[in-house]
Amino acid sequence: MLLLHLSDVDEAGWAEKFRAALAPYPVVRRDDAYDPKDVRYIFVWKPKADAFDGLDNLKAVLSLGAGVDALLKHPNLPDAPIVRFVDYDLTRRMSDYVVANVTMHQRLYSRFQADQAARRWGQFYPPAARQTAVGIMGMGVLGQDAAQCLLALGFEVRCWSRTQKPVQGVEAFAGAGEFDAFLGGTDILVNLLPLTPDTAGILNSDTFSKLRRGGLDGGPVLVNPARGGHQREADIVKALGDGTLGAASLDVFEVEPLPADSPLWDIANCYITPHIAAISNEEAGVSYYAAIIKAHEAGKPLINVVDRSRGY
Ligand code: NDP
Ligand code: OXD
Repeated sequence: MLLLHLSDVDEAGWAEKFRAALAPYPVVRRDDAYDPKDVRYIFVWKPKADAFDGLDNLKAVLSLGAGVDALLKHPNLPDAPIVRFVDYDLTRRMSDYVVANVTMHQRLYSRFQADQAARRWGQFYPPAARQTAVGIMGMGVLGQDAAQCLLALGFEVRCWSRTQKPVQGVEAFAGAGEFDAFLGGTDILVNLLPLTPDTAGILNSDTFSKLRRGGLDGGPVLVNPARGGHQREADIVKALGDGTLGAASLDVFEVEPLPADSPLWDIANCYITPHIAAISNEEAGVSYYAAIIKAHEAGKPLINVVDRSRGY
C-alpha cells in the first residue's frame, strides 16, 4: 500500500494519478480508512509530526521534493530508505531559472532598469557571455545541467563541489581548501547545493567579499534557488547596499513566505521569486515514483536513495 501525506499541495490530485498509474496496487490518503501496518511506501511533502506513526512495515519514504533537508529534520523519521525526486522536467525548469537570471545579470539589467526609470540614454555595452564567469556551487543533478546550458550560451563556467567533478569545458574546484580560489574567479555565483550542516549559511559576507571584482559592471552577483538556509539575509542586504554585491536573484528565504517587513522586498537590484524555480510536476512525479514502486515490488533496488550521513 502507498500512503500519501502531502501538505500545501493538491494531495487529491496526486492520489488520483497514483491510483491510475499503480492499479490494482492500493493507494490511500491520510483521511481514508486503512491499517498503518499495510503501508509499504509513504509519499511525503512537509509531513506533520504524526506522519509516520504506526508505519511499522515501511519499505521506503518517497520525497516529493528534490531537497530533503526539512524531511531529515523530522523528529519521528523512520529508519527506512529515503528516495528523493530526480527528474528531467524539474531539472530543466531549474536550468531555465538559472539561465534567465544569469543572462539578465550579464546583460546588466539593473543598470538599464535604473536608466529607464531616470529617462537616461546611457549607452554602455554589457560584456559578452564568454567574458562572464559563472560559478556554480553544487555539481549534482541540477548543477551539471545548468552548467551545460550555460556552456552552450558561451559563458565561462566554473564549479565547486564536495568531491572533484571533472566536466569538459568547466573549471572544477572541490572542498573547503579550493573554495576561495573558486570564488576569486567568479562574477555570477549560482547556488545549487543541498542544505546540510556543512552548507548552512555559506552565502555570507565573507563569501561575497571573495568574489571577483571588476568583471561585471556594478559588482558580482548572487543567484540562489537552492535553500534559504544557505543565505544570511542580513549580509545580503548589507552587501547590496555597500556594493559588495551588484545584484541578487533569490528564490528561497530563511523564512518562507518572506515576511512583509523584510528589507529585501525594497531593494531594487534584488530580484525575488517565491520558491517557484522548479516545481515537482504531478505527471512526472507519479510516473517516476510509480516506476520505483513497481520495480521495488519486483525485487529491484531503490534508486536515488539519500545518504543520511552526508545529509543529501
Ligand atoms: P545533488 O544531491 O544531485 O547535488 C548536490 C551537489 O552539492 C553535489 O555536487 C555535492 O558534491 C555538492 N555538495 C554537497 N555538500 C557539499 C559541500 N559541503 N561542499 C561542496 N559541495 C557540496 O542535488 P540536486 O542538484 O538535485 O539539488 C540541489 C538542491 O537544489 C536541492 O537539495 C534543493 O535544496 C534545491 N532545489 C530547489 C528547488 C527550488 O524550486 N527552489 C527545486 C529543486 C531543488 P558531490 O558531487 O561531491 O557529492
Ligand atoms: C525541492 C523544492 O526541493 O521544490 O524539490 O524546493
